[in-house]
Amino acid sequence: MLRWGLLAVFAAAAALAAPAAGDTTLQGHVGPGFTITLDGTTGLQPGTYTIHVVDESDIHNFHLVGPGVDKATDVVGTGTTDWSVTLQNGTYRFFCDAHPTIMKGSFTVGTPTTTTTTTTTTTTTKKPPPKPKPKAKPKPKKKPKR
Ligand SMILES: [Cu+2]
Repeated sequence: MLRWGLLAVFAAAAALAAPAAGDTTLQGHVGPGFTITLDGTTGLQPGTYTIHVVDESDIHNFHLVGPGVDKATDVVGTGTTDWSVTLQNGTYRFFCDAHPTIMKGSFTVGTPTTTTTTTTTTTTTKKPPPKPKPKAKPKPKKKPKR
């Protein structure tokens, strides 16, 4: 009897540890306040994902823009929406169309392209101090010949 109990515990643990089958769902959320979030965007690789958007406000919406994707919920409308999107390498932004400057976020899919920064070092050689001008010697006045 104890044996079966242990098996059940192991089975449950395995089920919890196993990643969800099929595509991954990202959780988008906007409202009711001035907040917009998208969970599950860490370390995303290109592929097909479901974006589950919960829009809790009739003055905000959820707008996702990026390579190959431009999807938005209605600003006035509320409710939940599921989008099936194919994410590619690049940066995606999500924001509220009514308040794009204060309600926004972004995430990166795939390996970010490394930017090579070339640093040019300019060596400035110090100019030698200017030589002091030789003092003009007063020419001895020639005595006028008589
Ligand atoms: Cu808004």
